[in-house]
Amino acid sequence: DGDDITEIENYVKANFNTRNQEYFGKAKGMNVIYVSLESFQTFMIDYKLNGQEVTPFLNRLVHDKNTFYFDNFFHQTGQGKTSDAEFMMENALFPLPQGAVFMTKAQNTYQALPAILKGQGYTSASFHGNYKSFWNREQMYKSLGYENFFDGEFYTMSDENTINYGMKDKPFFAESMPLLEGLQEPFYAKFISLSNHFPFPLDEEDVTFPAGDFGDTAVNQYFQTAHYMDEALQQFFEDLKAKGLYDRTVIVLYGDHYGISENHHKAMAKVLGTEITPFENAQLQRTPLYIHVPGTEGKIVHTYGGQVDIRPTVLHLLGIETNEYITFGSDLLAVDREQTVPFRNGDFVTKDFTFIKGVCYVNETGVEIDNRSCDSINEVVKTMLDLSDKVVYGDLLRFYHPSGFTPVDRTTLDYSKIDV
Ligand code: GP9
Ligand code: MN
Repeated sequence: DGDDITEIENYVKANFNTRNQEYFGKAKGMNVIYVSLESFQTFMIDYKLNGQEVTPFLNRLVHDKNTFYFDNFFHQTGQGKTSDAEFMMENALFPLPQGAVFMTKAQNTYQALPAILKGQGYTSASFHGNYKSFWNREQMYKSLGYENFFDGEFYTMSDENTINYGMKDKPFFAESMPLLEGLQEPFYAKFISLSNHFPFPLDEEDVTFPAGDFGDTAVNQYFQTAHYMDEALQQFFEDLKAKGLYDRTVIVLYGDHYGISENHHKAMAKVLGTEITPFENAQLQRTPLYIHVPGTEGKIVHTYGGQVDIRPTVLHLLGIETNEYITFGSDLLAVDREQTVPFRNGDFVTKDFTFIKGVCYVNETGVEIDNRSCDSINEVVKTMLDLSDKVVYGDLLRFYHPSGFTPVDRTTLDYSKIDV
């Protein structure tokens, strides 16, 4: 009830209330684009297959002068996969320990990014080349406050344009451009890519990169679909430049979750030239995060963080205060932040330690040490996950009223395509 949310409010304000004043408001009033990079893991950055870079565009972007790149960034998804990542980005809450929050808690009250930005004059839209019932997005997006949802109905879902889960990334981004241009600025737009999805199939005409040779079809093909996605993104960036949007848009690219599961460790050992121990597997949960901010000098940031930390980071760049909102994460550009990254199963990584299935490892060496080194952080992680779960299971944001925030009215939102 109301008492519980007050306790939680006090906890998050005491623990996550930090920022970097130097960057606060640097992107004030700019458009915001998020791109979900399907199944894209950090080990792919700068990886060379037979001497050839797999993702040359994304490799270069790491060093772009207006881009912050985070090399110790981790996904924190559970069974809800892509949708769990979306949930964290927009709510700064953890997804659920079981099932997908998009499926089971879509009718909750949220104070999510699209609704927060609406209060600052932003239009919001999600773009995805699959149909709106997938992951129950149609219902959940209404609760998150999305004004537009361009799903498969808005795309040419022909045989040539689709494979696996839906639109191929190249036609997806190409067909998205006119829809994006039709939005009133400033906009908040989210693009959910699909081509780099397990088991990573490509039509022959889309193959522009050799397959790997690691004795595992999915792993071998992962290089090809990642390369295809890289080319699609490059085209998307060029289109944004051509339309004049690039210089007034913050672009956030993030890997949604791992692509190569533990079932493929034999091949992954060959890919990386090292045995995939539980410690290594935890390190492999890194996914890339890029934040491009026009006019601001970027850098490679080594802070340890996860998807739950993105919302305060982006809001602060936009010059929007986050104290008012229940936020289980902290600004990745702040220098005094706690660098604790809970995984959804209660394991965690910090800048010093990795804690997996009850075993504590030192990051620097990967060697096990006395569990007591991880004990106090373990308690913090349990508390974070537990309090966040209380918010979601108890629908506690019903009782919370951030000042200046207009609650979402689901009944005003409708995503059906109206043919004219
Ligand atoms: C489908 C897309 C892929 O709409 O989000 O889902 P995933 O299996 O990665 O969660
Ligand atoms: Mn996904």
